[in-house]
Amino acid sequence: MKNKNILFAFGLFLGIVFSACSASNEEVPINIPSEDDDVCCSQDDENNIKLILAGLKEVTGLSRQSVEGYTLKVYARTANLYVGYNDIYFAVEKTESGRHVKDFAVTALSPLMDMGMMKHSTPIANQFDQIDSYPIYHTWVAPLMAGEWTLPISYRIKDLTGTLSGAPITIEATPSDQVWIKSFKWNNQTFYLTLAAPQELKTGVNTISAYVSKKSDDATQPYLPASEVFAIDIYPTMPDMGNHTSPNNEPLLLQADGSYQGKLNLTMTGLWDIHLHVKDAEGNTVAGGEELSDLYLSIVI
Ligand SMILES: [Cu+2]
Repeated sequence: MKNKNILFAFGLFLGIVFSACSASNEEVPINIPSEDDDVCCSQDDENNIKLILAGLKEVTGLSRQSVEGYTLKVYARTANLYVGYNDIYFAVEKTESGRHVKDFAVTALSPLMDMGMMKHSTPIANQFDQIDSYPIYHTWVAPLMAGEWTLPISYRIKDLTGTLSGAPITIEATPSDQVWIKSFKWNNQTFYLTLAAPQELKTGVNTISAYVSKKSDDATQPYLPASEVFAIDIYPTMPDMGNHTSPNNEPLLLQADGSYQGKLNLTMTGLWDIHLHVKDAEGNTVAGGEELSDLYLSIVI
């Protein structure tokens, strides 16, 4: 009797399943999973995005901020940022599925250091470039000082706009007392020269990029790329080896994309001081000077 009931129940269950199938077959002739038009791409593209982000770390305090069912992720070379140049990458995921969201943009980055007596911002790219055709955006920020900063991020996700304040973040001192960013004054204004991607320098001739930013009149506003045009001679020396230099260096010159590019020849591993001679468009000295000028960056390779 019991078995009979179970068989009956099983038969009823099959009946429901089959009738459900046939009903849905009538309504949806081909079984395609419904596309989520929020998300960017196919599984293959998701895998490519993972490759782009592989090797990067989520930035402590900035990553995983939530906006109405979306999660903003912020990536960099390391979980904490350093004084000087840092590449930063942004992506937005649907919190539920982890799929990357297509229709989003980062619209502003507003770094601020509150030192009690004063508050100040720092040089930023002020540009958010998409990586390949994927919804991942790259920018850079160059904190001037180690310590606690806030880094509010303004966004648009579909029709949602706003600013995520994040937690205070700790900016680390540059390793080995290196100097990746240097200020100079000209015409009563303060400029900053930021060497891009200093950790990627190698022995031999490096094509280097740098940025010149101008301190904002309101120091709490981000320091944007300067509109002034400079030409910057570089003179690398090894201070621990009698300040010997290297041949075949080329000055930093302004490019169409707003960066300065030049060639830096590092003939050996070790500590290098990159002495700078900043000139205006007419070749007049703005800051630093020839050869062993007291305006220099320091890098260790
Ligand atoms: Cu400060």
